[in-house]
Amino acid sequence: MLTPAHFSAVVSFCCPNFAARAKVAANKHCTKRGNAGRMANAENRPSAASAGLNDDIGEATRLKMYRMQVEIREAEQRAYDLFLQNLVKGTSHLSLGQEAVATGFAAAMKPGDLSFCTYRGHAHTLARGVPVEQVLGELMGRDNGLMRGKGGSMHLTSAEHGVMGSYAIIGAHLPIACGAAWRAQYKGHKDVTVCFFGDGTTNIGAFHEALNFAAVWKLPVIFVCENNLYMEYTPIGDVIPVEHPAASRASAYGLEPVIVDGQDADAVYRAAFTAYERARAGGGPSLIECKTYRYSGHSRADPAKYRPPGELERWKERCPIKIYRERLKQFGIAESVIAGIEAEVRKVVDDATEACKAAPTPPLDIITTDVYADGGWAWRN
Ligand SMILES: Cc1ncc(C[n+]2csc(CCOP(=O)(O)OP(=O)(O)O)c2C)c(N)n1
Ligand SMILES: [Mg+2]
Repeated sequence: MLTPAHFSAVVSFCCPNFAARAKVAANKHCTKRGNAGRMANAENRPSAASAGLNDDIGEATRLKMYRMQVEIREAEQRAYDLFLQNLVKGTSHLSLGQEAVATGFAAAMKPGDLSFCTYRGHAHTLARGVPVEQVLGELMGRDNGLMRGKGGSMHLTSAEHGVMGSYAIIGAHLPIACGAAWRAQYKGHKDVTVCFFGDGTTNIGAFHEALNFAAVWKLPVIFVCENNLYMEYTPIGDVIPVEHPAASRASAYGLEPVIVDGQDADAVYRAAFTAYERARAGGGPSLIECKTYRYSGHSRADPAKYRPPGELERWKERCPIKIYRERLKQFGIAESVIAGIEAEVRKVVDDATEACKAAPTPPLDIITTDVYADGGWAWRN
């Protein structure tokens, strides 16, 4: 997590019109995992230690987070290529550039934790372990897709992986996430619900209702605002009376304003870990604002010409994958290991692409399945 000084530097570099005044929550380290990682890899890390880097995460988790970010990037780039070949059906919303947010949260989650996301949900779905082939197959409307091609990009769901849906109605999923968290609290379960949404979502009533409810009931839910600076084509700064869309509103619900560098998977991981621990211990909800940026337009049809010249290029200099690649090297990970991960991921995406191209479209008789939980479509129609 960023200190206020770091945050000011990052934000003024990428987005000069943000002044960093929000209080940033203290970085609580993940002691157990950190110690294990430190002991296992101490011999590999002279450069990291001498550079004063915080070695609290551990090599296995770092390598996992790098692989995940590369997988999300490659899969989304492939989705865009397939769209250009007219093989993606319906619309799609990419989160190229935002990979570190999904990765940091998913890496800090436990099996059984639940995620709710928006129509910009490929990254969150992949980060929970859904195979690339199922995601691309779904985008292409093929029978091997996650929902057998019936949902498309905006409806990725996998209860098995804890992916509780991708919601296209702005803000609709925040109260639903409260319901999931309430279920855990009521039953005495220890799972935590995490709910991702955009900066624009903070202007809708459901955001405030959900925050209020979660805070009053001390629900085990984490609200994550991926502040990519734009709600559709509108700069968020033009339509809010406060500086930070989520963090500036946290105090209205008795919550700490937490701002994280969303380009740095380690920072996201630490903030996520702290929030999960708090929720599991009965400490109630958290609201975390991740400063990030989407490289492409809002959806596939948007060339994003409304952005000021140079903004995209400035954010690309802080590409999360570039930052993390460098980080791995500072921790003594060999170039061959890093390149090996990249080659493996590319092969996974290539194989998935071929499998999806070869897969049939779904048979017509599944059109009425999965409509009602009790299978009652026949008597309702
Ligand atoms: C209730 C509702 N109003 C309007 C829309 C149209 N809409 C789709 S995406 C979007 C912008 C959302 O921006 P943000 O929350 O910042 O998410 P991002 O797309 O940047 O990830 C809008 C207004 C909608 N889907 N639902
Ligand atoms: Mg946005």
